Amino acid sequence: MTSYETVTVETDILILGGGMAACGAAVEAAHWAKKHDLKVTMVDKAAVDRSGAVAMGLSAINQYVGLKDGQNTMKDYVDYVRNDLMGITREDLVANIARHVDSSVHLFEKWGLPIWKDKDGGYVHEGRWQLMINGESYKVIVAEAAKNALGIDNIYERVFITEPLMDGDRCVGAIGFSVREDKFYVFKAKSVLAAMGGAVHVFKPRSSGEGMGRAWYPPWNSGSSTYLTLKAGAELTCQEVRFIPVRFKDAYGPVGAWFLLFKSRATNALGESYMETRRPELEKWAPYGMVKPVPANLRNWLMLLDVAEGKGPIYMRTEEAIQKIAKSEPDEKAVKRKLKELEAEAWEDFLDMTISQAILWAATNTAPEEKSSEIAAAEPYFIGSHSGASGAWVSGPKDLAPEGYFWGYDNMSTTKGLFCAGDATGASSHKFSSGSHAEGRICGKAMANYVLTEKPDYGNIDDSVIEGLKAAVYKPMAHYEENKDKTTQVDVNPHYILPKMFMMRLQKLMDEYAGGVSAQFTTNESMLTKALELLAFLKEDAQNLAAPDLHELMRCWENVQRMYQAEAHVRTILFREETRWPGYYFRSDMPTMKEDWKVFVNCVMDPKTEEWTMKKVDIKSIF
Ligand code: SFD
Ligand code: AMP
Repeated sequence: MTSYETVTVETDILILGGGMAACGAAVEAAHWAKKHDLKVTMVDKAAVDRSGAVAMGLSAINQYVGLKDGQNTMKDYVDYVRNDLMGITREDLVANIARHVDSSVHLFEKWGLPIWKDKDGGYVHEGRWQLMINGESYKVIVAEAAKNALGIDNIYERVFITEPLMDGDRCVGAIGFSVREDKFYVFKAKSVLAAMGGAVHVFKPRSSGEGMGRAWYPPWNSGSSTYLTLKAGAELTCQEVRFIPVRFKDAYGPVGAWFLLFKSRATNALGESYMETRRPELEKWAPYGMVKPVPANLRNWLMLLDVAEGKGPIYMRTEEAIQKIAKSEPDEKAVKRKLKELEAEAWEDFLDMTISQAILWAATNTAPEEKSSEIAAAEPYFIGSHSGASGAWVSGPKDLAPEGYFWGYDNMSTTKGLFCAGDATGASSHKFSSGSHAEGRICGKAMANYVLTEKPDYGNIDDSVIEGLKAAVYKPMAHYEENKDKTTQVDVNPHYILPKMFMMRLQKLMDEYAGGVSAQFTTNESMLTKALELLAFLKEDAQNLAAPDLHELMRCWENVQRMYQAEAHVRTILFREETRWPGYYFRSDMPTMKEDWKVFVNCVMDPKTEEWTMKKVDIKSIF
């Protein structure tokens, strides 16, 4: 048997994850740490330079408020987010990010990120809140600043975090394992930040076969934030608010640049624009159906109605949009020049952010200036950003939070010492890359404040507890060794289940019973009850997960974490007795929106008994 060295690291501030929020936290925490002689440590399952959702780069910064220039106010942003989320949002959290986000964007520019400029030197906007960037190296630039701030010795890469370390009701660190070396890590900390992103591949993706790893959001974000916060006994919110983006079909290219910058239409196979022909449907979802822009889930809904009536495929009319812009040029030569420029911008949009979409265009002889491309609603994702909202229930800022929404430190969860940022925080949608970085910065400062004010210790954890956690982490390796000779085919064995098979089982049940793509995003009480029954069987079989190597061990844990995310989701859609986001999921047994459900739904899991408590929480407005 392999023996795994136990490495113990003690730190004041522990940042779990190395993505946008984590990098923001690192920069800010390092600033306060220098002043007060604190130690800050970051742990990422991957390499910070290219980890998380921004790994491939991005072509836009989707949250820039322009507060200083008077372009918009904090309230404008809050109004936008509240409407887009059908009234369900924590205004204090959204406002807190909105007032700090511009400075994150200015830092990105200072660190070297090229932001498009117009002839007067102003930022080029994609839409009201979005800026165009040359962002292939976005993550590398943001990571460099974080690495410089922390110092390379304080960063642990390729270490996968599994469980929180708890001392009573206080979070005092986390454990994890190296995915490259035989090392088990125990991080003891005075404050902990969960910033391990959202969850992908909980539902069956549209992609299959060798394309299965292709999704809009990164498949390596596997629900670690949700799992860790649940296991730390923290309250979660908006677990029903999955995000379903409309994407270019099969390669998942984002649509924002097309809708906002190029002002493209989407039409069905008959050439009809569902945003026009289906407009009366929006009245059913008033007042949110009547606002501008139409909420993302309702845009989806109108499209899905066309699809259900057999009017697909749905097309992004790229050729029409490009020709229309070019034709507004004054003469033939200018039209030609403009066409070339637009063609380059169209390709760069994907080469900066979703390279596979550019490859698919090339592979299918698609010239966007000549031919439309299909778009489709993707499978559900769990993220605290974009038009999703699932994540931890955290304290708001003292000066903005209504009564009951503040408990001492910005962004601290209901578990003492555990903070959350980015996709890990719920009910504060539309933060994207820049807002996640800003929220990380908010946490970095709040954590330093917590450590200096509360003066917590590293907690009292018995060595036997650590040994128990270590044995549990490596159990799938031992289980594989014990049973590997009981089969002639490595992936089928009555004594164990490999992580890929386990994931497919999870995805199939979520897809069919919890409203995935195959179920046309529709579910009901009986279906959800069945999903819970099947999830319970899956949880039993999780004991038999097996891993032949460290990489597969990571896959095992990723899927255990996805399973908990799935359960939080199913329980919450079951609890909410209405349909509020019809283009995300539709409760066929409760097909309308109800005034008495204009509330948050929060849940908490008892880490010992794994029993769940669900509750309604009032929405308190600040504007
Ligand atoms: O157009 C563990 N996003 C976009 N944001 C924008 O501002 N503009 C865009 O153009 C955006 N678009 C977009 C976006 C994302 C993707 C994938 C595409 C296109 C194709 C959204 C942002 O990227 C997103 O909001 C932020 O990145 C969220 O930040 P954060 O920090 O919450 O998550 P992360 O960056 O994914 O980082 C997660 C980190 O956790 C690590 N990790 N580490 C240790 N142990 C574990 N168990 C871990 N599990 C995960 C990860 O490695 C990573 O470092 S558009 O489509 O909207
Ligand atoms: P996407 O590429 O879909 O991730 O969108 C990028 C940004 O544009 C996000 O801020 C979206 O909310 C916004 N967006 C995308 N499509 C539309 C649309 N049709 N109307 C308004 N905003 C949109």
